[in-house]
Amino acid sequence: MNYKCSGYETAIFYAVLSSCTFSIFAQEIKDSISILLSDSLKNHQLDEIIIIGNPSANYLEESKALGSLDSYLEASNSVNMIKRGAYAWEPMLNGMSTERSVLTIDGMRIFHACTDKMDPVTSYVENTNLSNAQIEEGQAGAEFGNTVAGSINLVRKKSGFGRNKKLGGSAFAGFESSNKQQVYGLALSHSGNHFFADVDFTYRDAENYKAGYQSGKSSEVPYSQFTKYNLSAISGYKLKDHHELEASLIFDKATDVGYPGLPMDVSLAEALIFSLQYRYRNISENIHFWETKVYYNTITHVMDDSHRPVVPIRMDMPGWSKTGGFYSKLLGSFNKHSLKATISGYLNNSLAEMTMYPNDVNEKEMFMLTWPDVNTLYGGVNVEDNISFSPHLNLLLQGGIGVQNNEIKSDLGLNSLRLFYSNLEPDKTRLLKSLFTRLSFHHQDFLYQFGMGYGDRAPSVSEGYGFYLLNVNDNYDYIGNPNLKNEKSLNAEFSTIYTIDKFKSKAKVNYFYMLDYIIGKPRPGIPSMNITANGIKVYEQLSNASILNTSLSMEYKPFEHWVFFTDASYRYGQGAGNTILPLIQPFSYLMKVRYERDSYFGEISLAGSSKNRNSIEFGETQKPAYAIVNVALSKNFAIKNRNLTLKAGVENLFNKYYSTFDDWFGIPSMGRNIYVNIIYKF
Ligand SMILES: [Cu+2]
Repeated sequence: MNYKCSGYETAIFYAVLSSCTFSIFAQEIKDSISILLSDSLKNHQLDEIIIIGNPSANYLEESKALGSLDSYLEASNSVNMIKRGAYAWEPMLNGMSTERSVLTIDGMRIFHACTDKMDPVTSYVENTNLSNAQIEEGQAGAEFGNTVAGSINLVRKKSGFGRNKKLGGSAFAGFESSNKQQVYGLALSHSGNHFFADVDFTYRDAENYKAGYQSGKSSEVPYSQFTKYNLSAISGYKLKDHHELEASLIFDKATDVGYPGLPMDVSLAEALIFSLQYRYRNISENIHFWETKVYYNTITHVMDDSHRPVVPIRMDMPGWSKTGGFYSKLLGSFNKHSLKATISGYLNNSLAEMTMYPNDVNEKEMFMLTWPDVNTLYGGVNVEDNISFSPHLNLLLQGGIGVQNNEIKSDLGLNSLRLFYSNLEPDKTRLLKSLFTRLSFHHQDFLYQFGMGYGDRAPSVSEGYGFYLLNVNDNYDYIGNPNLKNEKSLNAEFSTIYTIDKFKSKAKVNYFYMLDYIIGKPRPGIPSMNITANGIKVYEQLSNASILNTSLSMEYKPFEHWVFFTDASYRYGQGAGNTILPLIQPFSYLMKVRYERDSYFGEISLAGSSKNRNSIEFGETQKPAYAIVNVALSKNFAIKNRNLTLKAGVENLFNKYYSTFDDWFGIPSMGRNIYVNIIYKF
């Protein structure tokens, strides 16, 4: 997918222009927006737009280069992160949680193994091995599967084939004060005519973090520690001209991960992800690119409450997810048309167990399947035609269709669910649709984009087949509903980009109107499994629900070396029957000033949020407004041909105590945090 954003096929593949949005707006102001706004409008070449970021070294541009990928993603005004602790935040795109979006790494589908979503796909990529994150909104994100909110594709860094044989790399180390986090890593790369390889290893170890200053002290947030190892490797081999083979591997292992927002912790979260890819370039005058990938991944998640001193009942809750899949895509152009066609498919198996050990040794332990060994088989096709009427007017048409089959493989699981659905069949097939169109139009210093889409999605394994899944936020046990219809979504978006010499801005509005919106509702009269839960909720469908997302970003360079940046966004979510949708971001803002010279920069920022419109039905409390101040410094030292980068900063400078709308179960955010990053490139 790298071609999308890396310029070399830019001119040809205008097709992907409009789908390649300015993903991480805040952090790519330097790269994407300046290219986007200045070059594109100056040259009146819309196709310049697709260049995003500098694939070789973008993390060095960030104020905290060795921060987590989570905080990198959170800087995008399309994304919020649900925080159950300091580790593995769950990305929400356009105000919707993960089951409504397609999350991929280099186009690979990977599904979490945790029934509580403690292991999102995004936790398997490190900032240091990420090239860019491609965020596509609404039905524009349906290339690798059906979606409502859109898609996030994490593209890993790779050297690619080079003319000169070159061996390079970097060694890095970091420290953060609040949780005494230590980060160490090494990256090596080799780039030659016929062969390239990139290997990257990162180790992180953190203790409990401290919240801000409250009633005379900064208290520790218990169970927020973690240890993580991440190994990522990609290597390519050129069979002959235009024919390339590529193999890749990710091994990610987290141990002793605490989740203060949940009653359980994780002793092991492990992912093994591999893929093999074949690419054929410049096939003919009209066919430019054919890429086929096969992949397999296996995710293990071991969750228990053995570290919690007092619990009403001891529980073990392991889960497993295995996915094998493929995609094959073709890119071409014909006159005004730039075309892309992708076929993709996968088979996922999700299994999760719960064993309860009563405190009274005379009582029998209880065992159940919380995910009843469910197979999900998906196959789909998605096609795109980007029609360039003139350098100033462009129309994207995109459509897809998919077939999904779910099958409950376990008799125990099937019989358990039959307590609720007596006629339940183990097998269910659904047809999924997606349609999208976007018009892009240049006029003087403005670029306008208007898009519309319609699509649907199948329920997730939890929504369809979950069995007594505790949600601590509202304190209900959730039961899946295999009879759910597809959730449908109508989406409209409008954005405008304006640029003059020293000033750039982007305003964006998108609106989702969903039918048969899937959400849990209380079912009185059935006891919960978790002794302390309020009762059970069963997944049902609201006749409709809507979410509005708005954002405005501006960058101003009044004089040399100075950059002023502001970003503000707001969402609103409402369902039928007076249902206030949970986890909807209130008005939030970021203001930043950066002073930058060749080898160093310093910046100060103010980030804050108004109080949220909390959903009492889903156990949310209202979080007061807050604002925090961050400062960052960065300096580059050139040592012969080598390069040493030193970064230091303070987050939450005034040690403010606060909790955000997406801090799960009301856990407080991190207090003052001083960090130092050292990166040596050789
Ligand atoms: Cu878990």
